[in-house]
Amino acid sequence: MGLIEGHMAIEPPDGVPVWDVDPYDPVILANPDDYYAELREKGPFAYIPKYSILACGRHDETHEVFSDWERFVSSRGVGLQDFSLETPWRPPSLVLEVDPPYHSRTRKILVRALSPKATAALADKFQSAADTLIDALVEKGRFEAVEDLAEAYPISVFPGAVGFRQPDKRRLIDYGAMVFNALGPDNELRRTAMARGPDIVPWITEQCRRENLDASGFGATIYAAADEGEITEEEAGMLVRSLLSAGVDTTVTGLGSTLWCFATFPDQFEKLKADPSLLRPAFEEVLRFTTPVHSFCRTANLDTTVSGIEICQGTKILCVLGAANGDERKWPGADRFDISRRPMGHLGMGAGIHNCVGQNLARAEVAAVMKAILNKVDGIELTGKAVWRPNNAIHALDKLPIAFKGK
Ligand code: OVM
Repeated sequence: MGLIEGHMAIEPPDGVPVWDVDPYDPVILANPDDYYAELREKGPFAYIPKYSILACGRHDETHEVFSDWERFVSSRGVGLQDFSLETPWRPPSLVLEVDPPYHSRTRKILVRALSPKATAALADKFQSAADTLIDALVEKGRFEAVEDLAEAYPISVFPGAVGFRQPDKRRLIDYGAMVFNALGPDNELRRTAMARGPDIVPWITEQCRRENLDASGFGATIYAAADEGEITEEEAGMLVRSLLSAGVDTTVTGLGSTLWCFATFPDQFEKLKADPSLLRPAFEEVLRFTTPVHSFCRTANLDTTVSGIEICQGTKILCVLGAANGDERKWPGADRFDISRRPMGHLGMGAGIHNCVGQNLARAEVAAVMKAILNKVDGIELTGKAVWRPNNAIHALDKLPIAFKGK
């Protein structure tokens, strides 16, 4: 049996077009819209020979594969590597890279730690941090919004909410880059990110220990579950690791992309100013329109059929969430950013049992920043070219030069 990128090589199933493309080409990763459109055009699935995978990018099939945890498992890895055939670069996540029934146990604990009640308790802290930051940026006028806002804000509130006393901004952000790049092939992006491992991984592991977390954060709630005997001490540390893996780069990206949307489509910022109650649906539209996590894989755990296509056991399926979120069949005028759309069923926070467990928190962070902006900023202007930063699983900005016009 041949292995390609750590998974079983497959033949193209009957009726599936072969597409000679590299979805992990940095040029495509930086500006994926044409690739998304072409993938949807190919049909429900395309076979990509370079990696011997199926890719899907229409909404309905992507949703079906992504959310059916019984047929399309996560325990064999959500990147190209099949964990049943190769040992992954780090011990698998106890929530992302597992299936029920085990998943139900660990997920429940993260749901508890990140509950609406727990996040609501942070609202005042989040708001005052956002007010302070936006005041400073209005004062500055022109700034680099990736570093000065999209990275600065989550780093100012999230590690503290987990219970860290001394967050290290660079290591936290670069760990996210490792975790997400690791889901792709053994390309330059993955190798460059992984080169930071010897510095970052031991530091992350150390941060996750009980004695490095204060008594009031999400981390403490997770360790309390260990005290109750629901999980072991070691499992608690691993669940804290999940917060650090999934909670930084994702919110940095969501916030940066929110800013990018309003700077690029000023009419939509005017619409929001006129009706601030659109803030929540506006963020859903940002998620649909920009899809911070652009793709995750699943692995077929049995021979099965989707939309008449026969898929064999062991097949890796690249679920291109960014493509699915731009599907005209689901959202007429999908290439328009429209904050009054209310895009129910978008895949920007995933779907099914693995959907984003931190979504309350992500929404709270973006809402605090946008409320501060609505109070203090009259106009958001792009003062140079926005540049996207290629990553094997995240569609994030690298540079976003912005000017705020104060009120
Ligand atoms: C984790 C995790 C969860 C969600 C996303 C993610 C790949 C990681 O549990 O480590 O990024």
